Amino acid sequence: MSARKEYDDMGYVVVRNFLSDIEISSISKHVNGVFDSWMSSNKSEIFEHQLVNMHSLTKQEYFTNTPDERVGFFNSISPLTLTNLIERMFGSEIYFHNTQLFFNPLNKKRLPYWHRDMQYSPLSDDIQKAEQNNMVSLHIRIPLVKEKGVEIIPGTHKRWDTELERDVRLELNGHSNNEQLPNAKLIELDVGDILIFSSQMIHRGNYQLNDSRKALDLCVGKYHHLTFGFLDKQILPRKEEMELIKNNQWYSCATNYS
Ligand SMILES: O=C(O)CCC(=O)C(=O)O
Repeated sequence: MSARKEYDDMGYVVVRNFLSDIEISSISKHVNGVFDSWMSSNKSEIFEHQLVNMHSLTKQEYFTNTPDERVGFFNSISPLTLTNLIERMFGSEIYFHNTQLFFNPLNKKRLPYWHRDMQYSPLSDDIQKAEQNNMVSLHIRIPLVKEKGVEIIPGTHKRWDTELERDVRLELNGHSNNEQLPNAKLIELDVGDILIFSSQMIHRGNYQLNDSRKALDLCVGKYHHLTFGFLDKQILPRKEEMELIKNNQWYSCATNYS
């Protein structure tokens, strides 16, 4: 089955052994530089707010002492093999929206929670439901440590919730967003594998089965008038950096729409 057909049917695709050891070690080096210093400077907030991810790793403020590393980071997360795969699946107008790095919460009170990403945006559930089939909003997960780290409900990228899913996801009628849901699939990834999934399908992390996690998600998508405004321009390369990035199509696409 083609990757596109698999995505259309299920809302996700796993591509095994996609990235080489050299590519992974380059991504890890850049991620660690940013993440380790963010983690050590913000430990108490991360604990207190029960955070499970860091976002916007490419933001300029993380590179004030190492400006040259920023272009290296952009290069490492946009290898031609990856942009070509995404182009074959979704067409050429894919733009770079952000990055998120998922880890196990420091605060063990935090339990995995079922959600669709945009439920935390100001867009109402009704609008999200109406626009579901007009939005392409993807996560490309690059695990830097192997994990059984994310659970998804196949098919929920193209249908809205059952009554139970809605009650659980939005914690209605006495339900909690941590409850088991039927038809969930836990995805196991090795370092080198990638997982492409719809950010609007119902999904949650898994913290229990992994001693530690470090999963970099590249958030990319197609322009949509309701979501493009959420792009923070500070995460994009500056003009002079753009020229130094070998394969800048995702970034220049984001800049062109801005
Ligand atoms: O991997 C996780 O911990 C959760 C993933 C998630 O919520 C997301 O990718 O939006």
